[in-house]
Amino acid sequence: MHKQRRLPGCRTGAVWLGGLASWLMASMVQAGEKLHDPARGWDHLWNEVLVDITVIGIVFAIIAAYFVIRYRRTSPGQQGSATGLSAAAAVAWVVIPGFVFLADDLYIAAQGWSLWNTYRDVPADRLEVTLESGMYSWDYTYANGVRTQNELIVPAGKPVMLKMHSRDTIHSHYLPDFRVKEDSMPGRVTYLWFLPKEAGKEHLVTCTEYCGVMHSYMAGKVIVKTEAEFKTWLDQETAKLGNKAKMT
Ligand SMILES: [Cu+2]
Repeated sequence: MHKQRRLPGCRTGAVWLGGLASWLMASMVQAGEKLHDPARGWDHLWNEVLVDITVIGIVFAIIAAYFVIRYRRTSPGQQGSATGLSAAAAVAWVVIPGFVFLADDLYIAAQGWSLWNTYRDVPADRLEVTLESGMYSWDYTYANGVRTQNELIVPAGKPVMLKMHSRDTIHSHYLPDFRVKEDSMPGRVTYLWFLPKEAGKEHLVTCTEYCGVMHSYMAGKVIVKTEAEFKTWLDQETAKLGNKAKMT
């Protein structure tokens, strides 16, 4: 009887442990996949934070509710008769919840650290574009001198790195869909990169540093084209540049 009652518990424990192990492995596989798409990595990390605080919150709420009900006063003037905790129990009450919180915090912090490291390692096969921000526009310059304003045109499937500076005050180039944001400022070059994946899509660019009265109008877009479309567009713009150079 006693044995029969213990077995299902062991099996449940094994299932939990197995589930935990496979979740950890899945997290590690995903950590590897973050290499080429930081946006997925940030989303994954954020979801994990939400799941963790929800689970921990629910567990602690249930325990707290149980204590409130179990140890409630049942008659007016009732006095408790709590016996003191043993030293071992007191230590366990501090160490176990502390360990649960810290283990999770450290695990998430470690993932954030590795994700940030990965993000700082910009893929070598990137497209580099220079960005000059100013009140109130985003001015992009491609390697061959082609310029666009408030429209960053990029090919799908290629990492894009912006080298940013500002001609006046501090702006912040924010690409919500790609989960990246970085200040641009005078006298200093800052960087940002992202991976546009789907051709035919447009993504918002917005300023997230109050830079003057027209700050809220300082919006642009990332326009993602197929590689062939992008090449055609860039060739056309390059030809226009050549014509302009000939005319002057
Ligand atoms: Cu701005």
